[in-house]
Amino acid sequence: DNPISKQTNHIFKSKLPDIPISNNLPLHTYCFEKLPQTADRPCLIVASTGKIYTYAETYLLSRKIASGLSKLGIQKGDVIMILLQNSAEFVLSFIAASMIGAVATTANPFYTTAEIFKQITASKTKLIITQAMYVDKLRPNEENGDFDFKVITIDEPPVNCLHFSVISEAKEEELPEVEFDPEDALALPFSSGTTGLPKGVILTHKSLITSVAQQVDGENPNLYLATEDVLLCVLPLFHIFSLNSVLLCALRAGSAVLLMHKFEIGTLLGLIQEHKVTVAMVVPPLVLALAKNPKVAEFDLSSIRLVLSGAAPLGKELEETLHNRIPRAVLGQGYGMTEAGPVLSMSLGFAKHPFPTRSGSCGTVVRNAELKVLDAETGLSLGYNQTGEICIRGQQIMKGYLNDENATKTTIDEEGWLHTGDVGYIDDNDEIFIVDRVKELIKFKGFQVPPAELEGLLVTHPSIADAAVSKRCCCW
Ligand code: 4UW
Repeated sequence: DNPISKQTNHIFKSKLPDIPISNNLPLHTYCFEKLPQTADRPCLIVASTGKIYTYAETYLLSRKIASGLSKLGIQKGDVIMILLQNSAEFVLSFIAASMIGAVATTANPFYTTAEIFKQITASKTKLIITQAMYVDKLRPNEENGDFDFKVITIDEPPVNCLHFSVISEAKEEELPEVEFDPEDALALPFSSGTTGLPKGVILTHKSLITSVAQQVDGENPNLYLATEDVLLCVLPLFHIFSLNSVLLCALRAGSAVLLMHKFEIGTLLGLIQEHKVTVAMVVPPLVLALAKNPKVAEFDLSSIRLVLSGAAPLGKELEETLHNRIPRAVLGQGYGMTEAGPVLSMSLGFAKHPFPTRSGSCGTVVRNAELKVLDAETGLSLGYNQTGEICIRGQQIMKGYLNDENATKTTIDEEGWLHTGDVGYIDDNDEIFIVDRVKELIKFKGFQVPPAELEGLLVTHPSIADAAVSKRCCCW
């Protein structure tokens, strides 16, 4: 009597019509499809140096790096780890991996050695691209065992490491031809999902293209981005929100991406003013800073036309405070989950021809997807204004967890529905309101904090016999 397999009676769709999606292409081909028109437009702007890479330069450099990676022995299906803060090298390495059919696993450079090695082991990482200051974390020791990966640093390489120029100066003519299957893995972010420890989430060329297209493609895109737009990229690219909705969406639309390697409010405000940022993708703590920090009054933020918040709940009151500060900007939310590819819903206030929206909502389900709200007791899907677990189906969702069939099966049911562990309802304007989580996950500033990981760490302390960590005792 598995509730998951019970019949569906209410399915929610976008207000926007479904569109044809070119998800049979490799991701880099899809993202650079407009290259003939955008070649001379700015693609990447490195905030710390002011260096600008045009679309043509970004594409060419990625091809060189792809060729260089392949010279170092990286082949189709091999995993490379990108252990970097936001930087041009992050972006170029990610696109390069796509070009040779390799898989990029992204990790937070602030992780501990143990966390990084868990990811290296699970993903069988063959090569790591990082910065010299993080290399000490990558030395195998007795606990970690024997490893065989190459390390490339984007700055002066320590002993036994290679410099990034080894790959970035390779000959693009020598880039090998690679056969693609849309179902090939491309990105391998780690997420704990609804339970347990972080697991590798297999996102394919097809899933990522579908997700990007659901946001920025079509005559009336859900998230309308123009080539003149400048997107703020301060959220870390190792997290799927920034990787997908900032970087990949911007590339597809031909917009410029302003790469900031770390958050500092004064610098951020100065950069928004200097580069006339038009689109700010943020998380609630950043909304708080923009809404309440007194420094904001010293800067001209009038270029901002859109603020998109996500990854954690945003209070209605905070949204309204920010609205008073930048009254001309459209504010709204997106709702994502790494496993969902990641975007489930987005405010239709961001569309080219926008719809009226309500504050506090997480937007409407994206096009070319189906969403349902499951009753926990009966397993039946619920109608408008009834609260239950949010489930999503579509070609954008993950292929599964890496080497974890059980976790995959409990997350994606036989009918292809991904169960999010989030609890919410759809109001009569087709907008999603999230009210709780039934999964274990705790979020801190939009980052995942899996209780199982904290428990594991706590019990390593000699004075702790057992530990239980729960979101119930703190804010969710
Ligand atoms: N309101 C309340 C929200 C919201 C939320 C997420 O770390 P993960 O796996 O993934 C993310 C991805 C966020 C994201 C991606 C792309 C995008 O465009 C976008 O819109 C702005 C957001 O956070 O954590 C997934 C969990 O985070 C919670 C929710 O519990 C979800 O399952 N979450 N967005 N707007 N909670």
